[in-house]
Amino acid sequence: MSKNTEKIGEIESNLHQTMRFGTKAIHAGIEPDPSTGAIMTPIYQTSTYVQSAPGQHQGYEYARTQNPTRHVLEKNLAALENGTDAICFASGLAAMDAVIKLLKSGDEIISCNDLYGGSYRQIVRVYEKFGLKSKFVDMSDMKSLEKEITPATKLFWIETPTNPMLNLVDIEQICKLAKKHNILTCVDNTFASPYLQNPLDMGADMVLHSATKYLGGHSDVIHGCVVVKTDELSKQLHFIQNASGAVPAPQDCFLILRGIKTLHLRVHRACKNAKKIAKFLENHPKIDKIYYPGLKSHPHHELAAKQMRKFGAMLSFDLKGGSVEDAYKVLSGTKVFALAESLGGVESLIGHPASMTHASIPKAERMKVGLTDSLIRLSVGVEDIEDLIADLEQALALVEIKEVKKEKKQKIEKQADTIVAV
Ligand code: P1T
Repeated sequence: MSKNTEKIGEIESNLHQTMRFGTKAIHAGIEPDPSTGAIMTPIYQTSTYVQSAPGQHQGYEYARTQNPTRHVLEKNLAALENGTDAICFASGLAAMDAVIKLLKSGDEIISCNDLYGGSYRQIVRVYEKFGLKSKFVDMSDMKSLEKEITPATKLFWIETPTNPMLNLVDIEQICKLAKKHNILTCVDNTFASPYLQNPLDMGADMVLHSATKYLGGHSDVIHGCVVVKTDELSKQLHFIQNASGAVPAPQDCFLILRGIKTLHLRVHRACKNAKKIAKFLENHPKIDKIYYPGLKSHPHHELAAKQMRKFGAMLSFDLKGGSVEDAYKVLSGTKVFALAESLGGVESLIGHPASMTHASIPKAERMKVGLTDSLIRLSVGVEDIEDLIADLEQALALVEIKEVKKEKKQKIEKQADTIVAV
């Protein structure tokens, strides 16, 4: 790197530190295209770059290793999470895969016991056979967490808020504990988005996003990233990015860059809608339990108020009676909320974690954290709140709350168990 480039990098990084979030989302790391003045970052749809002589190039050799569209996105993401760098991948799980590859056989990961089913599946079903050990524990209890640490423990995998039970982990406390034992920390910040929470500021080493969700925001792309605090982690993860090769396509990087420009507006509105829906459900006679950190009744409400700027737009609930049949009626009965996997898009989604996003977690494990077969999850979008509430109201009117007979409940649960995990 020339002295001049280093200087420009330093000025840019100082500028990003003084920008507020909305300005960073739109401008950080983004310059008009130098060859045409195009204000939007071009999609550099190329696999390679011409060299004038061997090794004589303009910083780009081969598109698995470097791509200008991806490079701009990485600078923008680093600024949003107050990191030194970001490393982009083809999906959230590909980003996680790269983080786990920082470890070696015999090392141990301690993770929260309530997390996205695909993350659990990767740790257990992909990496255990390579000799990585894992434990899934309640990360809100620091004392018992510290007892689980062994000399082999090398990574804390932290999801907060968790998917789908909306539990919180105290990032500052857990990162202090990790530092004491020389353990790396990676916080999956997908449910919050960088608009609501910046784990690197609270001591984390890495932040992961399934950019498929709030960062993209329009349900049209699969993408993932890791944002890091140190140059050393940046170097190691860029090495894995290139050596393992799970890179995102330039068109997908463009879509994430475009999505980020309205991240603050979308998440702001979605949080407002979610709060109103949570209040509506809390007072609804057919609802048994509601999980939303914005409600005072939520066990981690105060922690949420401390470490998040707003309470998010994800919530889960259980109907009175806990019948899977009733849950299915609501899941199939909404007209504005679409029944689908995923979250964080402008459109509201309704989902059934037990058979959809969390089917790869054994039922006994799910039940320990309250993830019942009748739990319903909402990803609240940015539509008009009156329409969202009216939709839930009419779907809830389809169920008549009663205790279902035991054999019938088992039959329905068996049916839910046969659905293939994503
Ligand atoms: O789908 P992908 O981009 O690979 O991201 C995986 C992922 C990682 N972390 C969290 C917290 C997630 O929620 C996800 C994906 N989740 C869903 C598809 C879902 O509907 O919950």
